[in-house]
Amino acid sequence: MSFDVQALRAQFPILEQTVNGKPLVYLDNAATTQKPRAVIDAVTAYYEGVNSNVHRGAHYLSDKATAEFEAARATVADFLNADREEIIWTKGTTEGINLVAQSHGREQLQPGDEVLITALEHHANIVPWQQACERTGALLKVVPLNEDGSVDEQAYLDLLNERTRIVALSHVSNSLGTVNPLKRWLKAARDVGAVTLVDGAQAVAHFPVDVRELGCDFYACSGHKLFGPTGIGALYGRRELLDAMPPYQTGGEMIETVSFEKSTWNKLPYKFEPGTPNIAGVIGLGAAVRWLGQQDRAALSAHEDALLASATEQAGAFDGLKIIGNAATKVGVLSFLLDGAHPADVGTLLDQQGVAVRTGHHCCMPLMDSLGIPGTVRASFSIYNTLEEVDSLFQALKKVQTFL
Ligand code: 7TS
Repeated sequence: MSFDVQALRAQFPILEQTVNGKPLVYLDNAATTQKPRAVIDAVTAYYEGVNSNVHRGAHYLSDKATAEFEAARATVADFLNADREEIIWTKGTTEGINLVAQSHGREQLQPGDEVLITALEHHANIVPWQQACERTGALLKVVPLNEDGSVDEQAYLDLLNERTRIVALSHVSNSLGTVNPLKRWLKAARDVGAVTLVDGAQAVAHFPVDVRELGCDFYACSGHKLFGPTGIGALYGRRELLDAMPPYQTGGEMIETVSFEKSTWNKLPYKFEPGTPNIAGVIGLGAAVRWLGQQDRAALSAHEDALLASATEQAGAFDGLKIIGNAATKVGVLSFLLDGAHPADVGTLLDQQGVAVRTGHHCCMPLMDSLGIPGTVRASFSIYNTLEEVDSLFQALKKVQTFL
């Protein structure tokens, strides 16, 4: 059976609208994905019929909310091939990385230790490490890029050494779409005894992720880039490491006992979940992951590859357009510049034609510096985009060129 993109689109109510009198062409999926009816309904059903605080156990609704909340944790654990105690709810990728940088990083790093990242990273996978290094006297080392926007693998291997305590790598670049061959890089990091974190924000919506297969210690992702709600994310952490780490934030729920002299901590995963969590968000994320699990993921991937291939081909043939990032393995992103045009102006003129893209540095200022550009225009694709929408992008870009 062939993949029916129109049937899939019909599950995303937001896509039906017009913007500036034109059908919406939503190509800003790396910023956030749209939500299927199944997720919207799950969040509504929670607020309409279940809303209550979790883990209080005092009454019917609280028990029901707790059961749904923990069922979502089991769903996300299965999705990543982790144990449920190893899944910590966060606000998103940013909070997941901060949790590890502050709790594990600040606790473990010593003066002269090294933290290794790449020049591709989003600010969320730079600044928390920079701060951890500043506090501890550790050094932040950065793997440079090849010209095509891939990470220089030899430089990565050369930079790894016995002082490397933490390696933090993006799975997929949000600015360029580069997919990093993490399995062998993580093995090399383990071989020097480093703890590894993967920023999976841009990966989980595009292909299945198995944290055990990958061999990472931590994996951070965001619900909103995975067809789920904003304000909720998951951090996978290997149990031995999470057990050894001090709490990131403290308060109710994360404690076992409290006295004015001393407190002791709850078991995993609750040690890292102080306060009332984003219950509706968790339930929405569980619904998103279940929904995705019901799709034919190989067909979704093939469709996304076809979108990117068409975009890359049309971009290559487009006079005055330069693609930024030509790595051999990419998903979901076409970044580019138009000769003589500021990316922000291109974005505004595309928006006037109903085409939503993102422009600027995409929270990767050091990456833009290393490429010697101030920013790009970024079209990012998802499963519900169509080949006709890719054509619309280039028709709209033709008009942009005549306006400028
Ligand atoms: N890491 C990567 C690779 C990202 O792409 C993003 C968000 C984050 C971390 C942070 O995720 P958050 O959910 O905690 O905000 N990236 C983008 C983007 O490319 N455009 O808007 C947000």
